[in-house]
Amino acid sequence: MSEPDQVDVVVVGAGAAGMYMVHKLHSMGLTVRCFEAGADVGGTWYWNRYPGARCDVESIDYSYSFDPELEQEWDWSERYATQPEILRYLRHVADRYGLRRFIIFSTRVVSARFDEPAGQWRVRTDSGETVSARFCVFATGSLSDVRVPGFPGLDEFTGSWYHTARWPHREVDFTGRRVGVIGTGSSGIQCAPVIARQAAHLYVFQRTANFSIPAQNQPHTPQSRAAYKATYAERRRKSRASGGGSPHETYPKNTLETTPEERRAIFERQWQLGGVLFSKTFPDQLRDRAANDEAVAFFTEKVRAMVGDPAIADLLLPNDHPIGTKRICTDTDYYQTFNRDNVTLVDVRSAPIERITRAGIRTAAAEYELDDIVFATGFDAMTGALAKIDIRGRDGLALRDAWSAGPRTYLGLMVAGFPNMFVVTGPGSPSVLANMILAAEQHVEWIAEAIGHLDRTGRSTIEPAAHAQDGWVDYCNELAGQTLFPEANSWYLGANVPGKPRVFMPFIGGLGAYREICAEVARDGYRGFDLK
Ligand code: N01
Repeated sequence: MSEPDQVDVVVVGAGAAGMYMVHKLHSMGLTVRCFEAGADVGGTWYWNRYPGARCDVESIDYSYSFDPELEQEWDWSERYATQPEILRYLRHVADRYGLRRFIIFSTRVVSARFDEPAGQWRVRTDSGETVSARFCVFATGSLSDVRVPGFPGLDEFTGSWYHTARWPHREVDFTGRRVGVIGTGSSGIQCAPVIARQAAHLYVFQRTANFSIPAQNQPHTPQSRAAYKATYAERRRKSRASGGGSPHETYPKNTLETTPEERRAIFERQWQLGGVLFSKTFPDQLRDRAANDEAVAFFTEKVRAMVGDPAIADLLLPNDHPIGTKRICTDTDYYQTFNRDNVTLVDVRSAPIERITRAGIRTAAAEYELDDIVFATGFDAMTGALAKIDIRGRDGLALRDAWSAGPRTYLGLMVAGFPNMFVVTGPGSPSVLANMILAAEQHVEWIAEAIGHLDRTGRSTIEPAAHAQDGWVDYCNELAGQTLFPEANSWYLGANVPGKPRVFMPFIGGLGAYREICAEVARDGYRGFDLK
């Protein structure tokens, strides 16, 4: 049966955001077509199959909240779910709500052009299919466009190589092999301990040390499950109103208003809570350098206690950015891994990687013979996936050109010059600074409501006014400038991609505040948008 080439909405991407968008639009009686590059749903959790991959947000929070029945029927097995469990969950959601019939898998959107006279988006895929839609929603993910640095010689390497976010759909057995992991961000820090337990020898190539906090992961028990299920509604309410989309709160005093004993006890309590939550121990930690230094001092002591060789501990301690201004990594046994005889930390800051050879990796100081190389080298974050698609708005304006000096949006939801085009959890929204599932749900609901509003009021287009977009961009920059975040060379700023404009991309004012702004804009008749 051939599919109709005209729908109300095209959704690009069937990760957690795109799936809910499809569900929502279909429940409103709209026709929808979703294109997904992967062979199944899941987005991030479809692609990132590397050993040790887990979410750094607790599973009971990193899950859909739109249906209380779904919350009650799904049993999470661990505090921090593994990639296979999250993918199982997302597949369950796809089946439960009958979403697959709307999704064309293994298909990439290559272009999306707004046909102004017709008021239609013309969307083309790599299979040659074209479809027209009144609205186009990009749910292409913030961390989906992978980066493999252009080291010379990779094509000569006689071993196998992998990128963490393009991991094969089979088990990769490192038993007896010499493995190099390049990169010590969240992905490298999660996979290194697991690979080290298998490999004959693991070399971790570190250019920049990162802050990583043990997850303190635990299995859920029937009791813990019953407890969270009994209080889910309240937990979600708190999460939605919070800065980061989870129900945890910072200590009610600023760091330096506490006594040294009190401060230590609070840091210890937060350390035991585990992972990224450490960046929110005290309210001033990401704004005040002296407060941040206290958190760094506590962290330093912990790392020194975990790593046997003080010289290796020195190398593993970050010295170029305040704690939390790059996403804190969440690990299991990362630092202890460097106490193993079969693990070597290679400092490629002092002696950079020069090339990949037939036999391994050559740095400015030595050559390392390897059977496998794992690139844990990250992503062109937040804008990379959109930049790969030829997106054109009014007068043929390319999104790439509109964003050549950095992404510009109104509310992170729409772009001036691109009518009826929405972006889910893109730049200018809390996105990667919040629990992505709750952030995506809010976007999806706002977009669905906006489309419903247009249809109810007999209008056909919505587009941000240029002045509203300018105001939002200025506001986002102003908020970021009040924090320590701009001090780090992070992917939040595009600093990991050579030549990318240095702009702090997510909205840093917190999910709760952002939700209120979006709701108020809609209540005010979509203030700042032109509706026609
Ligand atoms: O990527 P990254 P990631 N030579 O960009 C190094 C989320 N996530 O995939 O810092 C040598 O953080 C680079 O070094 P440097 C999470 O939000 C979450 O690890 O540029 N090294 C860095 O060490 C996270 O923040 C989870 O000097 C090179 C590493 O590669 C985001 O995804 C798990 C290099 C890249 O680190 C991205 O994490 C995984 C070169 N030429 C990911 N180029 C969880 O939920 C790059 N590097 C737990």
